[in-house]
Amino acid sequence: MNAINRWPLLAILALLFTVACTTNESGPDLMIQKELNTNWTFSQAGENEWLPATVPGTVHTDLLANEKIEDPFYRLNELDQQWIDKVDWEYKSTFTVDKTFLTRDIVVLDFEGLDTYADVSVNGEKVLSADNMFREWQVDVKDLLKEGDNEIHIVFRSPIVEGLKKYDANGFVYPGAENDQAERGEVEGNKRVSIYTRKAGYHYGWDWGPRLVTSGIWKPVYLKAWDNATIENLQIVQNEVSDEKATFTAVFEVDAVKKTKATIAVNNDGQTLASSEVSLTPGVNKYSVDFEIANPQLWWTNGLGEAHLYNLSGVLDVKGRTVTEDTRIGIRTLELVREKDDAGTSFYFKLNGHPVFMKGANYIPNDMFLPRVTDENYRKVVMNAKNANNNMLRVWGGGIYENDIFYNLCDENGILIWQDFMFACAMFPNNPEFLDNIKHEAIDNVKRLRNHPSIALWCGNNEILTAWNTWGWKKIAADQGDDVTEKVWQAYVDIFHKTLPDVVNEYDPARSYWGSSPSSGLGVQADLVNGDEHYWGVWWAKEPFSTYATHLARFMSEYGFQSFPEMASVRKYAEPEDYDIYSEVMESHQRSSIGNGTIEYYMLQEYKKPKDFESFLYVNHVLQADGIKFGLEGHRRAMPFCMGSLYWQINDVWPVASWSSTDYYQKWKALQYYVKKGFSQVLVSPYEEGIKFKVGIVNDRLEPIQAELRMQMVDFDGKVIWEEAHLVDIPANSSDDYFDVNKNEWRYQYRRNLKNVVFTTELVENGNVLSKNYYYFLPFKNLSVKAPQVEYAITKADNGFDIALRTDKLAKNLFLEIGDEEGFFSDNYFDMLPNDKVSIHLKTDISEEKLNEVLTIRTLDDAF
Ligand code: BMA
Repeated sequence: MNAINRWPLLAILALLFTVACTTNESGPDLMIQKELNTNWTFSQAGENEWLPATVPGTVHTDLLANEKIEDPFYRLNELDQQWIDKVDWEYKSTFTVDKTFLTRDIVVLDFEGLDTYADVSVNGEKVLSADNMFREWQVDVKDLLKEGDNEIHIVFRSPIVEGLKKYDANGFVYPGAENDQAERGEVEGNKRVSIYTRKAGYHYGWDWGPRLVTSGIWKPVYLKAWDNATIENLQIVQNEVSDEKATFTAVFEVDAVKKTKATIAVNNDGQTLASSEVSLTPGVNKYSVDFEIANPQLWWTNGLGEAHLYNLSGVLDVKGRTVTEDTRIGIRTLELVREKDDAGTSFYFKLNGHPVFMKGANYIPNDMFLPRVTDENYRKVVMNAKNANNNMLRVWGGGIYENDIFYNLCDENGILIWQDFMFACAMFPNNPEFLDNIKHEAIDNVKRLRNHPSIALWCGNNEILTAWNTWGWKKIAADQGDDVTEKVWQAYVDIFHKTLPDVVNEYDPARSYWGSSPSSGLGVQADLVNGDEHYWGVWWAKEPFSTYATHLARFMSEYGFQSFPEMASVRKYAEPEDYDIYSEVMESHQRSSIGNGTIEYYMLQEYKKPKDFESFLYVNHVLQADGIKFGLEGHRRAMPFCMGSLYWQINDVWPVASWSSTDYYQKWKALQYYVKKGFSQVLVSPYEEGIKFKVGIVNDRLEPIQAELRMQMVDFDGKVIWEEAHLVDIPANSSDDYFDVNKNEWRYQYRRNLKNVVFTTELVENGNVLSKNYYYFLPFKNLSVKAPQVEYAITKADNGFDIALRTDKLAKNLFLEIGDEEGFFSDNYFDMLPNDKVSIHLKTDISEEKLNEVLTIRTLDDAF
């Protein structure tokens, strides 16, 4: 009252009048918004050939929709489309604005994402020059808008031309960025310009991706208008958690236009948990309100319990008009534990007080063209992880900070996220504008994502520290002058030891920041006893698959082996004349410099040469799965020394030979089925170690188990030649051996049978098989596997069919296929013995008649 008393009467009357008018015309909501996703057209800059465009979208997908280019993924089409990134592109749209928007105090254009160098004009006035695809851009346009039609116009400057300017001005070449396929892109002087632009690294090419450097409005655009004030951000900070209650602080960041009294409140499903009166002043205001939730239900990762979520909303009320910000939280404690122990320093996640072994995969974007990834694609990839018993995915630093829906799905399904900042395999510059740009990108994304219970860790980059120390990059720097090494390293320190951790400290202090994956501490080169490890000795150094079980670190955050997509997927991008892995088309869909040769090398250790292309693809799938199995099981058996196993990689950006376990069309390769088994909550795992043959059991449950361990030596005709079974008590959250014999004695005893026997083991709890595993003592090429007679019977079942299978002899890696029809088999690529009764569910919409026509069954003996 005192403040108002000092105001001249006229001003008070004027103010009252405005408030009344605004209130009348604008309704009870403080904020109104509309998405600007219609009427867009685009043209190559200067060409004036305007064609319909989709927003959100990209230039490439718009050209495709207008039949100006052909499918970039088909055969070699990518190569003809490299001109697209060298020219500028324009987008424009007309949108209508009515009075309700214009009478608001503030009217902004909100771009959730612009890829990347975008000059935006509204009604002929330039309002924004954006230069970072990872940032959200908001611009005030109130004074430029008029009632009725308004024009928005965006010029996307070529990321290559912009990159070249910066590259040429720099004076030296930053080492790295070997994945930037500048040569394929016919970039002037083959200059790798990608590091100068804050844009997804993989767009410039990777060893599993094409080079298609996009531009476009890749996320939604909104027109937003508000009066008085709005909630800029709502952060929920968890304070204490006990069985009785969990306490929180809700931090409201409120953007106010004028001085006013307001109320902030936190609601849970319509019930107010706490509220507070606040006095807003023009600008950004920070206010907190404490609240608690009684008898909290905790959030657990997949396998350990329900991923329980609470719906919360923050409400800002200014004189009866409100704006609401919805969020969801999971109540959990999560800690990255780094403690000195006998071996070195631990590296594990403690969830709600329990150490939890992280089982999962590395995750890359789901397409080259991000806006066409549907909600259903996101749902599928997260469900693929969940259904394969993953509890963690690593969002890798050469892609994007994922869309909200991805983290929502991970929250709902108990999948933790190791979140890299978007830096991979290159040294980056550190001029002040660039650092400032990175800082804002980090703030935008940390603030956007920090309420998600799924976020476990912020990691500075992918492999840059390792590359700097061990990939010859120091020499590349030093060869350009003494001071270059220092400058390049200083840039690393500025970004990864200062800018990024400072943002995490300020905006999300409860979460850990890890400088680089892999490493053993901030700036400390990875070793096997103190941190995380990317193990590529299998693959690059041709070490045997069994090394996965012996090359152990505290946390295995990458390891992998390639396979091509299955035949049905290959048919989508190649023609019969291309069906040879050394054909131009297949080689173009294989981006690893050593890919084909390495697959063949490992294949011939285990198998003879497959008889044809299709058999090669099938054997390749089995090879990849059998190889990675050593890692899945070996890492878990090594707990608690090793507390994480994230294979490389769960998905693909296009149809390609890659390390993925599901292909671009989200089809499960053999590996995905093996991951499901290898990561099951309880695992029985036969293995050889030194002179021993052993059976280990890993129990990820937080309770002990009593179960029966059954073991047999069975010949390929199904005759049991040895068996043993005993009850075992397995402690909670443990790994141990429950059987061992001298391997050599055992091999000697069964020397006449080794070609013809398999060791089978299963762990049975109350009649339920918890885990089942097979072990062969010789490579497949030395086994005498004969062609089995596999019989099947189909019965109609929910959402498809059940297929009951029987075999008269060992059916090795039995593979069910339905040609080009859509369907999902509950299991595939598995081994079957004559005594096994197996029933597989096929989820599909096809008729029984069709199924009988297209169903084929292969076994491995037939591949050679
Ligand atoms: C790891 C990843 C990626 C790469 C993969 C396969 O190093 O971080 O950069 O695609 O290996 O080579």
